[in-house]
Amino acid sequence: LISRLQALLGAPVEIVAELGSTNDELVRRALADSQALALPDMSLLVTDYQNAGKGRLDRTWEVRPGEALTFSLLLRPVAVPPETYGWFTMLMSCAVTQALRDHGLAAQTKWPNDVLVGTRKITGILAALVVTPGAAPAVVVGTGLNVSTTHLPVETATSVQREGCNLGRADLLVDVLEKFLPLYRRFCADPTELTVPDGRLRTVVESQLGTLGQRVRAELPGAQAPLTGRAVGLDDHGALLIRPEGGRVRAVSAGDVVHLRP
Ligand code: BT5
Repeated sequence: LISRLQALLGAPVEIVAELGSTNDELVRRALADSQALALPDMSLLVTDYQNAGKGRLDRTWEVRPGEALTFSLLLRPVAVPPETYGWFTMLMSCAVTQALRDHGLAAQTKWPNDVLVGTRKITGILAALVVTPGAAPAVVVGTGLNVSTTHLPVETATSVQREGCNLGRADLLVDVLEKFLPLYRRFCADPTELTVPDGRLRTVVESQLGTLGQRVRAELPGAQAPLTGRAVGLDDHGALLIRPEGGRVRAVSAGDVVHLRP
């Protein structure tokens, strides 16, 4: 598996039996490798068991040993403007969604970092910025995909097996990376494919995004009241555009979004 992944990514791949968090570990290693000597673009860290997984806002990401696909990719996107790095989370959500759809699962992306099957969460994605003095910034994109989860940590979760698909973690990993690579390469070759409204990659991302068109409630960090309205699009940085009833469209760049029933 490792040589197959290395050939696919053209970068080092490491699979470890157990660790705290693949994101934390890869960020730590990237900080120690500011010249990108050991860890070039697309370096991959995978673990069988992540015992202290992180979600956003200090939340935890929980899985049992051997039951989930857990990996982080180190991206060094030199040609991409840092203010558009938010798109990497969406590109990974898109890749996971495409891979799951290829296996017959009715997956959709939920803005900004989840993949759902129906209304249940099958994947969470978390990106971290790595800034080292004198070097170009890097991004770590971590993905947790519930695979054979017999014990689901929350009632709202699901797994590949629970959805009736018996694919193993190794095959899923290759599938997801094969979907991610062309998306990533297109973005790096021409960031405007995402950063202009009719960019071709933007159209692909939007077509997988189940949040669009829905009535949503957004809990915004630091705001007193949630924002309720219809999700009408994405802006050039990947923020969600929400139109409150009778109000002006607002761009939401961070926060939790709930899809409301019609
Ligand atoms: C996320 O946060 O969904 C981001 C999860 C990222 C996990 C990957 S695994 C590799 C890399 N290394 C890490 O340490 N993290 C990344 P958020 O949107 O904040 O959602 C977190 C919430 O999802 C929790 O508060 C739970 O309610 C729920 N949750 C926890 N574990 C889950 C699971 N296995 N499946 C579905 N939902 C889960």
